[in-house]
Amino acid sequence: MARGKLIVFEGLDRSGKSTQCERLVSYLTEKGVPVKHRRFPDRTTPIGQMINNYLQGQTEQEDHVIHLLFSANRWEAVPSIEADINAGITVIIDRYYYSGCVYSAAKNNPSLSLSWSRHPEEGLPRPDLCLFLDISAEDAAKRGGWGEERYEKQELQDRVRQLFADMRATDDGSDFVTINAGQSLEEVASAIRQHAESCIEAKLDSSPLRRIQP
Ligand code: FDM
Ligand code: MG
Repeated sequence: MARGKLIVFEGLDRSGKSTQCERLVSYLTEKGVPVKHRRFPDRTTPIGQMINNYLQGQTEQEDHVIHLLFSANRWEAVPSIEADINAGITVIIDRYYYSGCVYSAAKNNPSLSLSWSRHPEEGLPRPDLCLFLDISAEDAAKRGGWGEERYEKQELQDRVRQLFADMRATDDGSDFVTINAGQSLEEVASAIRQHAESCIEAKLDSSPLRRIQP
């Protein structure tokens, strides 16, 4: 049996990730492709609840500590992600390790560089496709809905966008596809479907899931 694929959505807050992720999941489900939808942070676990409290401003965490909690929240899901993929299910995730690295690095803590932030992610399953929904922080803010959680501030989001670009340039960017998220919902959805379908059809069937490399 062909393994499932690992497809990830990334982008700023209000870039449309969650909406587009849901649309892709329903589209593939209707077509009979076995898919599972996840998101990070997964706020349902005990670690996820600590993250949620931090994001909502109810608790404080040292920068490295919260970074490692976000990473641990991915690692605790790995056995389940791998089991799904090995069972032929395509796993579609709203945010993954790219968010993990860039939001932490955007804090400008001198001992928390982009390269430091990536170390705990080494060895995680590597996405077969990463769909980056690109929008400026200014345009994202115009969509409304910012201001409730800790990172939803334009200055930080500007740095996040720049760091996404830096990461794309330094990481092996071969699985990374940038989609203009300023287009209409329908145009964005159609571009996503095209990339996702060619990823799912690609003959990676005999290739095992890869790992994030040092
Ligand atoms: N975020 C998300 C991180 O800082 N690190 C991570 O590893 C992940 C997955 O959490 F501001 C940030 C990004 C965002 C916040 O995410 C909550 P959602 O997708 O808006 O719930
Ligand atoms: Mg958010």
